[in-house]
Amino acid sequence: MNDLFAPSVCPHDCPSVCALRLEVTGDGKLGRVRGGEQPYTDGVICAKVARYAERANHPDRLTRPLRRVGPKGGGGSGQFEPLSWDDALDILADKLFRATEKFGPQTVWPYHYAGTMGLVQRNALRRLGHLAGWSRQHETFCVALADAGWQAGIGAKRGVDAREVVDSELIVVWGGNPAHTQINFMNWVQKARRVNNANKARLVVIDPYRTPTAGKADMHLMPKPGTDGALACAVMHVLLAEGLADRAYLARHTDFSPAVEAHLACRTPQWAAAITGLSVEEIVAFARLYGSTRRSYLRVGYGFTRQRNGAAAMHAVSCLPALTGAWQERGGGALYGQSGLYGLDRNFLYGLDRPVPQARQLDMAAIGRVLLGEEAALRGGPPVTAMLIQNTNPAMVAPESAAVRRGFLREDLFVCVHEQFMTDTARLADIVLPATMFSEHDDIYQASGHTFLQTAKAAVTAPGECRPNHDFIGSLAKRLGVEHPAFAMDVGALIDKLLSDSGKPVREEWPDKDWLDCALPFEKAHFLDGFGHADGRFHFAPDWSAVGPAHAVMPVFPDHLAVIEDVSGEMPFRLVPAPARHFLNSSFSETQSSRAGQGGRPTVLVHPQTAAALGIADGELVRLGNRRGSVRLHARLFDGVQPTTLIVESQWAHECFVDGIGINVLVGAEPGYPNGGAAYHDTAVWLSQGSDVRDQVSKPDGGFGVPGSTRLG
Ligand SMILES: Nc1nc2c(c(=O)[nH]1)N[C@H]1C(S)=C(S)[C@@H](COP(=O)(O)OP(=O)(O)OC[C@H]3O[C@@H](n4cnc5c(=O)[nH]c(N)nc54)[C@H](O)[C@@H]3O)O[C@H]1N2
Ligand SMILES: Nc1nc2c(c(=O)[nH]1)N[C@H]1C(S)=C(S)[C@@H](COP(=O)(O)OP(=O)(O)OC[C@H]3O[C@@H](n4cnc5c(=O)[nH]c(N)nc54)[C@H](O)[C@@H]3O)O[C@H]1N2
Ligand code: SF4
Ligand SMILES: [Mo]
Repeated sequence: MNDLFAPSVCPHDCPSVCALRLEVTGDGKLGRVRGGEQPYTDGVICAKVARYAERANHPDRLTRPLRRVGPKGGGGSGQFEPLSWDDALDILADKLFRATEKFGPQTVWPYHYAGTMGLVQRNALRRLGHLAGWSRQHETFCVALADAGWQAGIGAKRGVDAREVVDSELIVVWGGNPAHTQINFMNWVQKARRVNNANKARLVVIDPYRTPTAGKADMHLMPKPGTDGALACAVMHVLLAEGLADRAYLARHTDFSPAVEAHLACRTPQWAAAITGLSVEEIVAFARLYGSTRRSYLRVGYGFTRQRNGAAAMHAVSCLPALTGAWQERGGGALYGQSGLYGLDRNFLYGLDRPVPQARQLDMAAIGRVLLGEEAALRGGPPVTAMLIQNTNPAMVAPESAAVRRGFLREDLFVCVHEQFMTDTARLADIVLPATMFSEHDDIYQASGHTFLQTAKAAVTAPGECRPNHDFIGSLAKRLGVEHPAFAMDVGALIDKLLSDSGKPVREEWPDKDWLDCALPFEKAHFLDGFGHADGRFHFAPDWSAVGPAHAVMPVFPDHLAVIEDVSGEMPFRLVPAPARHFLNSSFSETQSSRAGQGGRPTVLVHPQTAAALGIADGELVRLGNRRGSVRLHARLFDGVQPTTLIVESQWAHECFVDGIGINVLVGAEPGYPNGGAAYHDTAVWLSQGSDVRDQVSKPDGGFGVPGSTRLG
């Protein structure tokens, strides 16, 4: 049966990077989508991608280049009119020339993220930007905080193969929600927990709310957001106090010292209970379970690092398997991400195989501040007066959305967005260009959740005039006179060059046609031949100065760093705008079935005790706010959360909120420590009834969008 389905790879920004099988319908369109046979995917994919036909064949897909003819951000049906690709490219090239003439090349800010994870399609714009001397971006949406913390202790971004969990006795999912965000990991957990598995692994989940992942756990710890460093330290305190640390391993493979031990002796469960809101008994019970199980696998999520102290928390958590020596065991150790495993030489792909102009690096999470001309955000350079946006929807997903919108509305700013849909960002653009989907172009993918390199070929023809990123950027480079051999190469040739530059076999030599397993041997994968630092040891006392510029505040030893947003009398709640099962960041927010799957409207989960105190009933309209603005949405009473924590599963388009203003209005863009990073889940807010008219500052001009207004024809 699968032979009738074309092999492919899911392009989305998800650790699973699933192998797919695509059905092509009689009329040449995308039909059903199934999981592929690649061993990690093992036939399992998430529901939203199984329904991909709804997204690929959506009536609202962009199929023609458009130019803005109405006022900026105005909405309304006459906002855009079609034009040819040639005319669109002419306008774009002309605008970029003029902007550069006036302010120099750094006035152009190419802005891109991981809408497709395909290495070729994703990096075409990066290459053009490098060669043209445009401003660069500090990539702070997702991994800056987590990477910093992992790097500090371990020194290499890789870990134990997730398939090893079938040999684990204990699986700890710390600050992630794989039931939503990487369903394949749950498939492997399921295998590990099967009754007929001799180990029958237990599952512990550490998450501020009872997620579907936590709902499946044998033990769920529900700390206050931003307090994981304290929890990890108290666990280490118990392990040391109760003789559960592996002293021989510590001496051989780490920098553990009497000073670290003395420090942890003060980090008692009582101390951590006061910070985390957990009970001493819960902390001790978890520590004993973790410390008494040799084969413990720690699956570290991103969620708990989206805090201003997220890197410190990640470092503290990453100390656990070093303390127990779990790294030595099959099914033991930890995994945060595997991207450091592949060793791909991307210099050619990035246009960095030759000298390129130096350029400032702008913080992508601070796009609002950059566009509003804040001096610190501009890093001493010229204003940004031209943007080219691909693979991301910053008007919806970046922090401080009110500032982002105000910035985009600047009359002297030219914006071109290459997209599949009329997103919140595209609505604010001057030129909107139609992009292909993964099923319509070729590419190569690596993964953070597994060890396979995978390639995929187009299986269906793109609708209308959609073009792949690589093609569009190639034509633009030509018009701009920017030269590099990659622009004229086809995707297949680029993939082969990437592989051969990296010392990997080219595709014809792969033992399996569509994938190459890059898994490392046991010794190396478990860091038994040394961690990533020069001394080969795990670092309990990291050199934070090597990790990021704002290192002065970082703790000397694993610790709780008290820099999270203040939950004061005025803003007594901590908001976690966590990922939703049926959306993939901002993608799928356009499909009816995903919206319906999320309950049809944005919802805030409120503890019944909190609701009672504020006179809020189930299903009632409420307002969440802080100094950045406020949003209105409906409440759902939910007891799987501490009374001071609020959860809004995101991300919905702004238009889905009652006032046309979405959740990221409330999130701050101040960088996390020590190397930046957006602290999405580190947001202090007040909560009141929907009739509360306090604070309207987030509505500078009537919100983001009129529902459905930009649909053409
Ligand atoms: N409230 C809240 N906000 C968050 C987060 C959160 O947890 N809560 N998480 C943050 C994180 S971790 C991330 S990574 C960001 C991600 O946020 P985004 O970068 O916006 O998310 P995506 O949905 O991955 O992709 C964005 C766009 O890429 C487009 N796209 C896909 N493939 C292609 C292609 O081949 N070509 C072109 N031109 N476009 C394509 C899609 O249509 C989509 O509109 O959001 C961040 N924002
Ligand atoms: N369905 C779906 N899948 C996705 C995405 C999506 O939006 N939807 N996004 C994709 C992207 S870009 C990424 S980066 C990954 C992210 O995948 P994850 O690693 O799962 O990370 P997060 O998305 O940030 O958050 C997951 C969990 O972290 C919890 N959390 C928040 N703050 C804290 C804290 O302080 N401590 C602890 N212990 N837990 C905390 C949240 O409650 C949430 O349940 O998922 C990817 N996959
Ligand atoms: S979104 Fe993630 S889980 Fe779903 S198919 Fe894609 S890679 Fe797999
Ligand atoms: Mo992400």
